[in-house]
Amino acid sequence: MKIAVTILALLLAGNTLAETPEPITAGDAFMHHYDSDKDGKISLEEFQAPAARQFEQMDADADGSISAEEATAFVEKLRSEMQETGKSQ
Ligand SMILES: [Ca+2]
Repeated sequence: MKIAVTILALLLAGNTLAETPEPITAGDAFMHHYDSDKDGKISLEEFQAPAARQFEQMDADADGSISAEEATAFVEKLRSEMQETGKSQ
């Protein structure tokens, strides 16, 4: 879910930031987010790294797989954090 949200945010940022004096494209936003070695290209490994980090966060018992219970707990945690963020703004 976070990956989908990130990609959507990048696409929306491309449109929003296009109105600034120096337009930032969706491609620029992708590079900023994914190109960790700053070589101007996104490798499969770089593209998958955020998903791997999310997998590790979701795999609470570190058994190498995500159960429905772990997925539910992760989504509930995100939902709670989003609600807390909304309250603080
Ligand atoms: Ca790269």
